[in-house]
Amino acid sequence: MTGRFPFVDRPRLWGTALSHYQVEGGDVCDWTEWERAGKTRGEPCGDAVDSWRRYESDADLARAAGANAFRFSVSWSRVEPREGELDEAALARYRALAEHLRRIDLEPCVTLLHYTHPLWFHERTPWTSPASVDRFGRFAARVAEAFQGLVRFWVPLNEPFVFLLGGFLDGQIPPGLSDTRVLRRVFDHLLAAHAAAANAIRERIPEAAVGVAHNMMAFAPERPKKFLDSLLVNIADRCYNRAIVEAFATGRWDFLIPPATRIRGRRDDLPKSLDVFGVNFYSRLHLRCPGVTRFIGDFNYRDASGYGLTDNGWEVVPEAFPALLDEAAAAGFPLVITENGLADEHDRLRPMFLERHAAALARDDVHGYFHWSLLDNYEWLDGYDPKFGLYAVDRNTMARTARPSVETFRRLGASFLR
Ligand code: IFM
Repeated sequence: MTGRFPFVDRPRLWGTALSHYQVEGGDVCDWTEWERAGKTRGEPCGDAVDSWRRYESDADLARAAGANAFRFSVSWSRVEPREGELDEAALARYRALAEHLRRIDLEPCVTLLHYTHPLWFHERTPWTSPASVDRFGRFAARVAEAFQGLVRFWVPLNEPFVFLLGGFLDGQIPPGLSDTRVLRRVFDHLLAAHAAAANAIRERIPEAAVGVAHNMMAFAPERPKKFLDSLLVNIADRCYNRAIVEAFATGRWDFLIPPATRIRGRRDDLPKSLDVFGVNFYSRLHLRCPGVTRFIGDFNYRDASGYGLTDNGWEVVPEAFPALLDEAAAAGFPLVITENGLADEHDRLRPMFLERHAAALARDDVHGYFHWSLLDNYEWLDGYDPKFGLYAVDRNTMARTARPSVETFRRLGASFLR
């Protein structure tokens, strides 16, 4: 542990999380092409919820909800629309947001890769090529220069494992490959890119704390008495949850992506490249064997806990949260919940969801919580149907309206920060 995190003057963070593409609007990147090619189910992102123009007032909403921190991401395609060419105006826009966050006393937490890429990236320096590492490091360096004196909490990669599976195995998200032969290389390059970004950030901001936002999923056997279902649960947990934990803890990884892809590698500088481990937690999958030919796609959500499913059919399962936090804690880094939330337009479940997940935070190694999300936003393949916001957004008027759970969020935050 480096001692850069938790911050001495702000030992606990209570905030909201969002990502650039999901809220800003008007960003031209690989996802825009994906939408144009008809590869998403929902409507295209379009103007999103207009946060590119409204960021400051959106941040004020987070402040009004009792947050002391604000997680957002920087769009690589805005900052470097053509390879090697910086858009200074875009960087200045993000800097203005960070200045505003400081003004209203919200600790900025900046993510650098939240799924989208500039149009040139997959063509010229894809994640299958070592050049990707250098390009990402260069992007990190430029953003760090722009945020000097303002941002000390950095998350180079959001959900690298989801990106690996969705982008290179399942082919559901850009770049849309489905090729087990490239997985090992891409995983290598993503972790190398994290380390390159950490170096670039720390060179420019010595006090920076660097994290990763790792999506962790609870797994259960669909038929608890079937040995093979339980075996599959173990394999899934090892691969989906623990591989990244172990990689950052030891600098080594060796796991199986079902049915038979072994991913093995080593990067000795990885443990030192991290100061804080971020957990994104949402739900639980029930797994059934046999018939599993691909890891993702062969699962289902069920209301086994009895709380009721979210609007997009995910199980609400707060009782699975503590065990996943234990798994994450095994890496030995301080923890932050970098995302946790649900799609719940009418706020039927959100207050209870918040209460029950907040109960799991009462442990010494958890130093922060970011709720996904501040606002209703663009939910990737599902468009605008799922409503993840503490604040509802009317996309005709772009008006923001607090849902009742803002009060729950405020009350829980006051107690967490006490
Ligand atoms: O909206 C996403 C986010 O971009 C990444 N984590 C999960 C969220 C809900 O699906």
